[in-house]
Amino acid sequence: MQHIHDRILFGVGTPRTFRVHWALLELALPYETRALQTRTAPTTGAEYRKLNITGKIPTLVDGDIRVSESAGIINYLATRYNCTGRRLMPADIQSIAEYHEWMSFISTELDATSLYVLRRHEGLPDIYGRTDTACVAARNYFSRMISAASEKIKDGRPCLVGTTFTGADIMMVSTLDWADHVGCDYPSVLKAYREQIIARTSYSLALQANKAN
Ligand SMILES: N[C@@H](CCC(=O)N[C@@H](CS)C(=O)NCC(=O)O)C(=O)O
Repeated sequence: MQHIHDRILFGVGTPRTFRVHWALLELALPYETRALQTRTAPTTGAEYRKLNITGKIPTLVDGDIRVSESAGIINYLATRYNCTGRRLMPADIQSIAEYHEWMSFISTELDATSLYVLRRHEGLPDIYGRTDTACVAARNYFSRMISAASEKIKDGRPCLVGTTFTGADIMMVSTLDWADHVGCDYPSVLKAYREQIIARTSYSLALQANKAN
């Protein structure tokens, strides 16, 4: 039996850290939080870099396992804690394929090449440089990709992979929240989808758990 102190989540205050708080809460896994904030001294220090060489948050330590990258952590948790009543990955192979497709799509097309471009070049120009052309392109690209996503769920399904809530919904809703924050609009079918997902108790608990102060 694992002790709570064996499961530690490093990171608060960003959409990526929020995802992992939410996943842990969905699975009802007890954990401790180290309230590291992005680009602060603890994350750039040698001790934290032993856990995550990039100096980025989030990182999860789960007993002997150390894992970073928000989608990677969710996939790890979904794989390891997959036999209780609570699960983050579907069971049948067709749904598993769809799950992985969404996880990759959200991480790369919506996060890394769209919203994170805005974060760097609008939000952190002193570090990454100000490039208005790249930001306009990133907004347009987000719009194109999120419209494609909305086409896939316009059949009215409650969750990305059919009727079962999964880690892909954590990735999508955290990304839509981030999009709201930076003023990237998205189709109404996704607004309706988001509204019913955020009614989950664990979403509200994760908002609290992810607070920087
Ligand atoms: N792909 C990573 C991104 C992690 C990331 O960039 N985290 C930001 C906060 S949201 C960070 O720690 N940035 C510090 C830096 O850029 O040095 C993930 O999804 O976890």
